[in-house]
Amino acid sequence: AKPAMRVAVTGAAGQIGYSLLFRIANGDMLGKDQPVILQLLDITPALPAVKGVVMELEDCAFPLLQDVVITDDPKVAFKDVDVALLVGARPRSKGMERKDLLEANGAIFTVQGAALNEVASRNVKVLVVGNPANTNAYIAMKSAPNLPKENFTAMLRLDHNRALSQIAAKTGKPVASIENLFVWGNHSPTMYADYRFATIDGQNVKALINDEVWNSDVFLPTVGKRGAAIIEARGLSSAASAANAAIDHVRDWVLGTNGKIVTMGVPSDGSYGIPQDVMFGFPVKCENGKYTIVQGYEIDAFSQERINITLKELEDEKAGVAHLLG
Ligand code: NAX
Repeated sequence: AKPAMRVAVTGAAGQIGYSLLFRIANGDMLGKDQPVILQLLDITPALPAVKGVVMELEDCAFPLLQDVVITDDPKVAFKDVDVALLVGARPRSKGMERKDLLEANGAIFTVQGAALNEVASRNVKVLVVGNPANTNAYIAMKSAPNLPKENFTAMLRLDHNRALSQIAAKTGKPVASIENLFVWGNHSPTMYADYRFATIDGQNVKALINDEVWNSDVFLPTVGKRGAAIIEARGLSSAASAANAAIDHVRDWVLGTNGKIVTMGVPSDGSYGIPQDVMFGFPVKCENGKYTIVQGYEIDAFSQERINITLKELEDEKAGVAHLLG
């Protein structure tokens, strides 16, 4: 049998954790032949709730789940981990300013980045889900100078999957038939889901839909505000779909995309004029445990305008946390 992989999940007592942990333990993320050890982090008052979730994990008797660690110490949680899913974050409470939110999360992600830097596997794959996901991933990356930058990513996959399902509904075609759809920028309503190059059975999606007004007035706002629509309908933010996106992101990164394009938030290498290190949603392909940004897509005026808006937001967030990074 393969040696077990160590997977850290933070915010393990939370909503997303409750959907995520069972799927990891079931082999949905790393493969049905890959044993796992879960290393669960939450804040001290949430540890009893984590213990309850772990009782349920035990009661599933998952054959792949070798061990579970429960802790409130990031250095214990991240010890030797191969994958770290940073889900826990400080939610925006009533009356909290954006600046305070960035500050509170900055404190969490500097500490967690430093702990990863100290104790994680040198090949650790880090996915930040907790919001503001891109900027939290940026903070963690900057707090881990001894780990390769490309080990740090942010979750744009939920936006990507939301875009896929909207295009499938609009065209009446199956989700699985859609290729080359991707999302640029920040995980926020400013994200730019781009279907100009998407195809369905070789046919161009843009030509198939042939409705620029639908793109700007229906599609982009629907995908961008989907999170808010779910809160409105459910009274709680997306959890199962967020967990599913996290599974998709890590599975593709570890096991490859077989030549298909997906969206990941990754530190820019300057591609498409995005400044170095900005944690930005790009079209990527994954192979042998590595992602590469797919080059060469033409950026038209409309797309450039959208990309500039989401980039500006990320640069403002980055400026807002600069003082935390020394
Ligand atoms: P919950 O509030 O249900 O759970 C969060 C958990 O994190 C709690 O158990 C809390 O105690 C824990 N936590 C807080 N500070 C921590 C710390 N310093 N270390 C470890 N754990 C800590 O939130 P949930 O619905 O699970 O959402 C988690 C995060 O995902 C939120 O920040 C949310 O905004 C974000 N999301 C990101 C998405 C994305 O696409 N990137 C989509 C879904 C989701 O909204």
